[in-house]
Amino acid sequence: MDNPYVSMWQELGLDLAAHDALLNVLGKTYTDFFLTQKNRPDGMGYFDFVMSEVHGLRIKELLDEKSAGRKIIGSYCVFVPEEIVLAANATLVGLCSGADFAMEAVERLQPRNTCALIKSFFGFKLGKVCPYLESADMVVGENTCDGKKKAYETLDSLVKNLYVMDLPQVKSEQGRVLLRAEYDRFKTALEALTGVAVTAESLKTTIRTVNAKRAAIHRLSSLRKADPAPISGMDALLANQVFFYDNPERFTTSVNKICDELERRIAEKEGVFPAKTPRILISGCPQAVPNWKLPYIVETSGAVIVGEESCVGERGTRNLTEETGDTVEAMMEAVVDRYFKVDCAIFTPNPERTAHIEEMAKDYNADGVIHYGLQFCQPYLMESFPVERALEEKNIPTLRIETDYGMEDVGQLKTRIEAFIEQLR
Ligand code: BJ8
Repeated sequence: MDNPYVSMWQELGLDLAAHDALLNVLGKTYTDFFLTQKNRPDGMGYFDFVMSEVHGLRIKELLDEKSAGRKIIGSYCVFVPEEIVLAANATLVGLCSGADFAMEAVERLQPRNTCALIKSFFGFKLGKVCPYLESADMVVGENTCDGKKKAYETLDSLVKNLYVMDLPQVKSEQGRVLLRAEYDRFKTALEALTGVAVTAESLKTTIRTVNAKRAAIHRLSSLRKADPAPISGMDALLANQVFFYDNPERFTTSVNKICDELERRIAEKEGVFPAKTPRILISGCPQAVPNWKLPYIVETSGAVIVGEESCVGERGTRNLTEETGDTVEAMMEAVVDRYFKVDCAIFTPNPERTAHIEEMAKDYNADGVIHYGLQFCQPYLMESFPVERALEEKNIPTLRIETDYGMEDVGQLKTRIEAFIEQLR
């Protein structure tokens, strides 16, 4: 049967042959990595469906929203405040940056020794294979690490409407003032784009919507404290990845539904792996779709992942926004308070992150921590040394991994990870 989405992709300007090739690889990897897992919760059926329609039905929904007058905003960072985007009658989507694509073309624009995440977002643009990017009315870049900061200067000429948000690097009073000013400037830019003013009423509603979504995914995370773990790290990561694409209300309902099922599993001591399987906490760079390499290796090497200290994980979702404000001013302050707590490694100094890793390792009963650093990512790779020292001082075994999106190092990684897991037993 003909694919019903081909004309939609064509209208978005995708390179159909390249896009087909990407979907084929994605589909195969998904089948091999996810559908071969044993004892998956039934609720994962929803996420399997979402992934099977990630470039189909979800894009159609976004285009329908556009036809009804909403705008689509693409983002590469958890500092882009979804509450404000929704309140201005727009929808926020995370943009693909978890796979290598069109690398030859990318390396004509970016140095080879750029992190895989940055190269990936260039690859998806240059290869014309990301329908989210092509649907976006505004793409938001942010001044976080040096790599992204400079990359956006180049990306500016490739995308229609790139908006760059400045971000503080220090958690000082001045840093907070800057974040507030930037969120105000962003709100004004959104209002100009959509023609819809953010009101106290709309912002209150959207703060609640986003809080509900974060609370649901946090509920799912907390259930992973149980032994045996009721859900695999692969599946939990997938839910955290879908967080960035799905309709917020539907996502919240689906995650809460799977949590109900996981609670039943915990009561019956049913798990995805046997009790006492070595438990790993992953900490470090975000793992964007379809970057599933590390969790796949870990969970096919005899361990279970019980948490992600990452922006696609708890760093991005642990804090909620205070809901008590009644004016736009009070709620903007609450939004700034919430985001200012995000402990990304671009901040200096950044002791909160180490404290959070220790706390998570304890709360999730992790036997060890794998620090995941993307090659050439200075903020996280540099932080991995003090993090390792701090954890080892607390007798938490730690393995530092430095890798990219390629598959060449899978064998070597597996050997190191298996040895680490053996040490935890
Ligand atoms: S808040 S982690 S999503 S910036 S991996 S591009 S840091 S060189 S992604 Fe991030 Fe926002 Fe921070 Fe989170 Fe640079 Fe490192 Fe590449 Fe990175």
